[in-house]
Amino acid sequence: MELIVTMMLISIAVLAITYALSFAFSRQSDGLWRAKSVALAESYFEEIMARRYDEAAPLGGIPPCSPATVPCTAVGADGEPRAEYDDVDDFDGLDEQPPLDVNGNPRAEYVSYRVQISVDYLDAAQVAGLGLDDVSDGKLVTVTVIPPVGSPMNFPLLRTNY
Ligand SMILES: [Ca+2]
Ligand SMILES: [Ca+2]
Repeated sequence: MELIVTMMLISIAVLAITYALSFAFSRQSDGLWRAKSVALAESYFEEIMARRYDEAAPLGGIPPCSPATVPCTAVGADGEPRAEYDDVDDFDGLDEQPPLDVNGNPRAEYVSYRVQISVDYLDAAQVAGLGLDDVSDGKLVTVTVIPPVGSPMNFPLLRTNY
């Protein structure tokens, strides 16, 4: 009888340890896809920030497009394929799974991830809040990473007109 009780206690202890371990493991893998999602969003940001502010803006951004000079263009690609995106808002509507790198190749370590991007001019309230002059002064880029598990993560980025 004593032996049976002891064995039961041990099996309960083992169960508890197993549970604690699996919990720790799931927390850890949770952290892994979160970290990967952040890294993935960052690499898209790098690619986007390397592009011109607008189709109508020269490389280097001077002079900036504005209502007073050359008006900024509507959001969206300007007839270019993905590999030739040359301004920030060309990425609007992008939806990739697997995500592609800057050379257009699938990112092998992210095949089960999906990336969606939206780009829009700031609205009047955001322009006022940021102390800018015109809605063409800033674009809000939102990169959404949808990992294979867990919920989508949104990463906003403000690109100003310079
Ligand atoms: Ca373009
Ligand atoms: Ca464009």
